[in-house]
Amino acid sequence: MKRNVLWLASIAAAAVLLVGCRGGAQRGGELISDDPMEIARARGLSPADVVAAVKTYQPTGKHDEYLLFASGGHSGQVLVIGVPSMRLLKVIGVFTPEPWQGWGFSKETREVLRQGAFEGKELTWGDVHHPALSETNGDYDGQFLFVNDKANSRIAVIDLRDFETKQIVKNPLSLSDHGGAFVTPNTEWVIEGGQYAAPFEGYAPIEQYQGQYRGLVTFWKFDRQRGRILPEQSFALELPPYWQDLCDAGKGVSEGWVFCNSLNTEMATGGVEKGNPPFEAGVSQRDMDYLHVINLRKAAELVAAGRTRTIKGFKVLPIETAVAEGVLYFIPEPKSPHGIDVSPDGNYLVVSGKLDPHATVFSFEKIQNAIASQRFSGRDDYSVPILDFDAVVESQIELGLGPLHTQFDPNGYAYTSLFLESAVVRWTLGGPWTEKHGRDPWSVVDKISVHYNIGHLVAAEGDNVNPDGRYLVAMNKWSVDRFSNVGPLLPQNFQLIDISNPQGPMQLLYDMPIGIGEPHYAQIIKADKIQAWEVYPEVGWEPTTQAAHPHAVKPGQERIERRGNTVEIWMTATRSHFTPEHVEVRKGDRVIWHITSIERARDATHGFALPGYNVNLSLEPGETQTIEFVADRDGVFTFYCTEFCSALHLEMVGYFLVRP
Ligand code: CUK
Ligand code: CUA
Repeated sequence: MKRNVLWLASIAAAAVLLVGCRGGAQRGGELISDDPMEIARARGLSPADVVAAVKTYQPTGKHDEYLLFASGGHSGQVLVIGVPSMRLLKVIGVFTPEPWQGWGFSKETREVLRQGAFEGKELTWGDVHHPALSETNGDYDGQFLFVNDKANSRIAVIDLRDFETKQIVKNPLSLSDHGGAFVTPNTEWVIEGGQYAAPFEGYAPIEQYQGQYRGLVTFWKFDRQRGRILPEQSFALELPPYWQDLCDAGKGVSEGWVFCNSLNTEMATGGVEKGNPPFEAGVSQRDMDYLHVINLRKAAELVAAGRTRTIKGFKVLPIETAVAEGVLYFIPEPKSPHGIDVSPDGNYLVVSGKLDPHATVFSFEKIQNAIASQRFSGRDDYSVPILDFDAVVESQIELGLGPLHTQFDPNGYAYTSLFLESAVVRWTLGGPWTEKHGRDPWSVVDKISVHYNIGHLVAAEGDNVNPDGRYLVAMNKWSVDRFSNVGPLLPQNFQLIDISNPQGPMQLLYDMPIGIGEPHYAQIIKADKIQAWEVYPEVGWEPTTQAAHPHAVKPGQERIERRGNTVEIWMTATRSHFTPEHVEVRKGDRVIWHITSIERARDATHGFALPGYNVNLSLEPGETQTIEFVADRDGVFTFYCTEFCSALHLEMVGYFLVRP
C-alpha cells in the first residue's frame, strides 16, 4: 500500500516534469522555491532522477526496510547500510582495531583479536571478502554474521544482538582463503574454501609443488547455543594443489553438499623472473578447470569415525579417503571461473568464468545420476573422478563479457554481474522455476549499465531459499568520474538498482561511495529479522562472553585496591562522572582497571580515553570493560569521556597520577 502511494507520487512528479515547469526556482545560486517540480528543474533532475529520489528518500525517523551487510575489504571490517536509503549505519570492528567501538583496546576485545594471531604474531588487519548471515532452513535468521579474512585464512563470528565480533578462528593449515564464509542451511557448518595452495606444514621448495603443496576447504563446526565455532570439532578436506576459489553450500535438494570452483588446475608455479610463464598465463592454459563437488554429510561421518589425520592439531580428511568414500568429485568448468551460486531450490549450480561470456548451469539431479552410474570422463592426477561434462550440464547461456557472480529473485530470474562489460544482466533461470512463472527458459531479458567494473552483486535475500527481489546492489570496483575528486585513491561505488518490476526494466536508483576498503560480497536481510538489543541486558555485562562480567561493580562499591605492585580499580561511569575521579599509582605498577557503565538509557554511551597510554573505550549502557597495562610513564594524565553524553560531558573527567 505504502509502495503504491510512493509510486503514484513519483509518477505525478515525473509527469509534471515532463510537461515542463515554471522557471525562477533558482536566484543568485540559491534555491528559493518549495515547489518540488521547480526544485527538480533548477537542479537539472530528469523524471527518472525524481522517481529514483522518491523511491530512496527516507524522511527523518523512518527506518529502512532492509539492512545490507557488506564486507569492508582490506579495512578488515564490516559495513552495515540501510536499503533503500543507502545510509551507512555502522562499521563493525572485526579484524582491525577500531577506537570508536573501543575494539581492540579493552582487555576483553584485545583477547578476541589475539585469537586470530598467526603462530603468536598478532595481526591487526584482514581482507574481508564474504559475509554470511546465519540461516535456519536455508533462510536468514538474523542471529549471527560470519566473515572471512582472505589475507590470513581466518573466520570471524559476529553476534547480531549487539553487532560485535565474538570470535576469530585462525586456520592453522593455510594463510589464504577465499570460498568463505558460507553457511549450510542450518548453520551447522561455516565453510572456508582455500585459495593459493601451499604446504600445510610450513616450508617446501616450489619445485615440490605437486607433491607437497595442497589445496583445502575447511568446515568449521558452529555451536549456535554458545555462539562459537568449535575448532576441535572442525576439519579440513585435503584437496589437490589447485587454487580453490568461491564455494557455495547446497540447499533444498542439494543440502548436505558443497560446491567450490577452482583455477590453476595446470598447477603452474609462476616464476616470470626465471623465464617461466607468469601466473596469469600459466594458470589459464587449459580450457577447463574443475568444479569441486563435495559430499559434506559423508565427509562429516568419516571425520566422526576417526578417518582423519591430525596436522598442526587440526583434523584433515585425506584426498585418498575422500576419493575412496565418494566424498569428492570434479566437473570440468570453463577455465578460470569465479562465482558458483546455487539456485533457491538447490538444483542449479551457476558457474561463471571471467574468460567465458557464458554462465554454465549444472543440474544437481544430473550430478547425482552421473555419480550413481559412474559417468566419469577420467580422473585427475590425484585420482579424483571427473564427471562427464555433457552428463551434468543443464544449459550454457551467453550473458555478456566477464560474468562473475549470480543472485536470484522470486520471479524466476537470475542476475549476473558482468565485470568487463560493467553491467548487470537479468536472465531467466530455466526449469520448473521458470515454468511456474511462465517465462522462456534460459534467456537474457534485460541488462543495465553500472559504473564501473562490477564485482559482486547482491539482491535482497538473493542467495537463500526464499529470495525477496525488490532491490539489487551492484558492488563496483571503480568509480572513476562518479564523485567529487578526492585524490588518486578513489572510493568503490555501490549502486542501488530497482528490480521490483518483473515485466519492466531494471532502474538505477542511487550511488553510494564506499570510502573504506574494497567491499567484495554483501548480503541484504529484511530489517525486521534482526532483534538487536537496545541496551545490554543488565548492568555489568561483558559483551565478548555475553554474560555478567566478574568485575562489574555497583554504584557505591567503587574502589581501588593495591596488592604488591598491582593496583586494581573498580570504576563506574554515568552521566556525567566517573567514580572514582582520582587514581594514583607508582611508576612501574601493573594497573588493572574495570569500568562499568551503570546507564540504562538507550544511546547513553560513554567513552573512556586515557591519553598517553593509547586507550579509548566505548562503554555502552550496562557494559563493563577492562584495561590492563604497566604504568611505565610517570606524570599526570587526564582521563575523559570521548562521547558527548550530556550537557556536562566536558566535566566527565578524572586524573590518573603516576608518581615517579
Ligand atoms: S570475490 Cu571480490 S569480486 Cu572475493 Cu567473491 Cu568476486
Ligand atoms: Cu560521558 Cu561524555
